[in-house]
Amino acid sequence: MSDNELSLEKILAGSDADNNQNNAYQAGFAAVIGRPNVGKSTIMNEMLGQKLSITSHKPQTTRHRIHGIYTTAEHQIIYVDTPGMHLGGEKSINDYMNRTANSAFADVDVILFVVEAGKWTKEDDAVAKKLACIDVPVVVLMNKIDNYKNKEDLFPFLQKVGERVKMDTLIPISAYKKSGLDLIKKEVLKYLPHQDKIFPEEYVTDRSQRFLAAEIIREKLMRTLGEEVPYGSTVEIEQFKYDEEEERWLINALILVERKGQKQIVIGKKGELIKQMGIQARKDLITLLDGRVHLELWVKIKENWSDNARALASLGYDDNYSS
Ligand SMILES: Nc1nc2c(ncn2[C@@H]2O[C@H](COP(=O)(O)OP(=O)(O)O)[C@@H](O)[C@H]2O)c(=O)[nH]1
Ligand SMILES: [Mg+2]
Repeated sequence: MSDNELSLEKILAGSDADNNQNNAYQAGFAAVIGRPNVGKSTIMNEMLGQKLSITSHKPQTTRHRIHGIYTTAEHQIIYVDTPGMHLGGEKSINDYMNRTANSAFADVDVILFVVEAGKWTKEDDAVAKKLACIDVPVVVLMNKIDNYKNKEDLFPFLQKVGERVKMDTLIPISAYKKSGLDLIKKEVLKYLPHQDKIFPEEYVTDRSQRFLAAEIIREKLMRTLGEEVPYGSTVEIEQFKYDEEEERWLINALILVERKGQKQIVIGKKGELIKQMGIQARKDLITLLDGRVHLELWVKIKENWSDNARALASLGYDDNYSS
């Protein structure tokens, strides 16, 4: 064997080892799952130290899967926020949301199953049942413990969760109070493979600014409107560009609703509601885009968008999204 061949072998062996256990860097995926409204998106935002995923007190605020990427010199954790898995709802949009949530189970390194302290429902049972059939480590995050002054009151609930969920660990947390968050990170790192970065370090999400802008506006709808309208509405960005001369972003967005009555509700008396939503959305857009923003909002009726597969796909409710 010549010296040349020997050195080549050595180099190959060396590089192999670098890619595996000897690689000090860790990178991988942590899916955040659970029923609607337990605090999944709030937790992901807190873990990232940045608001990426929209939140509200209404169930089913999150409709799309979104990656939040947290990169340091030692590791890259990719959190996958998902729509809440829910029972019932016959429409195409419900089907899309459940499909999206289910698809997050595949190809992740660890699952963060979020439950709400003291409140176990049938929908939690449905999630637990799915987890029992898969082979990915499960960390239960018992969120909203700030609702309990006396932690001992949670013992019966803890017992119930222990009986029903096949899990590796349980961490009591409060996303509001930012308590327990360090423990989540520590636990996730136990399961992330030793490998190089998956996304370039400057990436904070897999979604475009245009997509995030539409989500910000949708959040204002979820937060401002009453019970019914938000579920029948969505947001379509018509124009999204930076005007070099005026040095500001020009954004035109359509708020789509399904019925005439809903249009009037979104607009509000003398246009007051849509104006308020515009002011709030603009504030968040300025933070997102780090520049001046001119925002125009319009309301349009598009019947049955939420129960029409083709309409959904054209609005970005697409399993193979590109935005
Ligand atoms: N009390 C309390 N409320 C929380 C906490 N985390 C989230 N929430 C609230 O729970 C609601 C649902 O949160 P969200 O993140 O949208 O839930 P998701 O549907 O699971 O993504 C919102 O009103 C949040 O402000 C927490 O730690 N404590
Ligand atoms: Mg959410």
